[in-house]
Amino acid sequence: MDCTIEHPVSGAGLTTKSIAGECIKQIFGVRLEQGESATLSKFGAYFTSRDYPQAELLARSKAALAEAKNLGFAALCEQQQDYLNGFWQNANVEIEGDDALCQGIHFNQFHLLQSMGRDGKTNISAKGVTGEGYEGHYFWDTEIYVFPFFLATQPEIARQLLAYRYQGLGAARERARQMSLEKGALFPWRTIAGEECSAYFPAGTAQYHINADVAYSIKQYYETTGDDEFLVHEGAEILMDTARLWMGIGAYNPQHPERFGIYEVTGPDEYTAMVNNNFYTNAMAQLHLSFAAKVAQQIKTNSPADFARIANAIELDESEIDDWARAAEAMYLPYDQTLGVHPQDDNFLSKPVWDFANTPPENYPLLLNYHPLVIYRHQVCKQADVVLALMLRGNLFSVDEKRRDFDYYEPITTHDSSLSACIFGIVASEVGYHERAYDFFMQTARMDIDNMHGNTQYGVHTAAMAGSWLGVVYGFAGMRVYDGALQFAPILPASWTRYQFNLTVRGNRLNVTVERNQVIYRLLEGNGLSFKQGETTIELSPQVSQFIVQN
Ligand code: IFM
Repeated sequence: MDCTIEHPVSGAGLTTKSIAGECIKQIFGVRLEQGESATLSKFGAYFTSRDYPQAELLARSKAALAEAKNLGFAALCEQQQDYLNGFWQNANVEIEGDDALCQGIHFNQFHLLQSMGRDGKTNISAKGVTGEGYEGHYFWDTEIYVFPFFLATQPEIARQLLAYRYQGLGAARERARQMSLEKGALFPWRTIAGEECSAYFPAGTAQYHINADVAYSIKQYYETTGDDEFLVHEGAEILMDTARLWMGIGAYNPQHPERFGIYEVTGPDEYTAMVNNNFYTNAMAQLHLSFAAKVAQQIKTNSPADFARIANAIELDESEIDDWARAAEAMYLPYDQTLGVHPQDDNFLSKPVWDFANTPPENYPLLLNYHPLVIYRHQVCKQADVVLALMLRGNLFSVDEKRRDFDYYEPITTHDSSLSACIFGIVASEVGYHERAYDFFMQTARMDIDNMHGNTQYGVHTAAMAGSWLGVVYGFAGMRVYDGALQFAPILPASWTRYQFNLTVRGNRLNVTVERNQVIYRLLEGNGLSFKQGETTIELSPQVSQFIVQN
């Protein structure tokens, strides 16, 4: 990488000193009388060998720096202002009745924007651009937490996140071969350039659900944008090659041949490792397999030449498509009849429950105070697992089922991961636990601005930051998109008087405003769209651009 920096300084008696040691420092001094001021501007240009030949980097960064200085700080600032105005126009969430909360959410949204790779070669690291925690690695945090925010507010950035996965397919194929899979692709659990960087397999590499998480985001993207071009040229190939993983690590159970199971994986909950039939993994893999089969058939029928190109690229045997569809149909989703809950995996319910009563508060987070083996032996969850599946695959389960699962998992979940509270809050809203929903939401909304976990110095928590947006839009406003159908179920938290946000869906810009007695849907731009609130169908068009639902 080459980086060129300059600091024009105004002010009398300027002195500068450069120090190069462990880090490079430049010290500026000016002599000012009382009432006088000095201005220091910082211009910087970066170029990397991922984009240009090494030999060109310095010349390119010098030229970019000269151009920036030529434009001047005020003009650059204006450009940035215009860019940010566009961002806030789409992304702004307003909450009336709690300014501090609004500030927390805006802080989070700004961090998401500034941390996000937009070139299809970079992504968003778990700690954004603010700290060295997790070594700058990208995780599933992107697809399951951050992606929905960009999809709903800046779909072009969401598209670039998928381009990032597409350019990582080669490395994912190599990884699959390393893991003894003859076919298909396995995305890395944590990475920057595409290789698996996890040094700990039980709660790292074994989280194969990453493949289904990527597939889920492709499905959401396609259904929300209708971007056929993406599906045919990148999405389908990712979907199909990564779906093969499930056929490689899954199988029909010899004792229950009608059940397709997935073996020896770790689900999102990192306090339970290496299990058979993790509920989340199976539920997400089911969606992945059925969508891959559907897309394959769709392209085969509508665009045979594209199908032939993809099939050739991944050496597809057409019988695989039926295999995916059958495995999805037969996917085993564990359910315990006696308790009426979904076990997190085949053995989860048979383990002793963690002794919470005798665990002192200073022993949390558990991972810093107990050996993983001690934790793995118990029913104790670090983060949402079954509960996350209830949100993402919510149309498979009744509200009563969700409530029973929530009641079971909530007391045994420590939320030691910052990815947890927002999801519990969203599902709490859905099952009618409004006060608890609000408490969970409050644990997320100002997490970093108030350093609530005491570790913001290692970097912000980008998944939780996105989780605060999810908490408003998916939680209180109850938004879901199931198989392309958009729906809302808004509630207004007791201490707020009103909240509103904008969304972009299939080229339409929609404003949703939730008040005490009514919800107002406004079409701000676009040809129109149709969606539901409960049983009410709402159809907006340029002619009928507003619809009010009385609560
Ligand atoms: O991806 C997460 C994981 O779910 C919990 N531990 C931290 C990772 C990075 O945020």
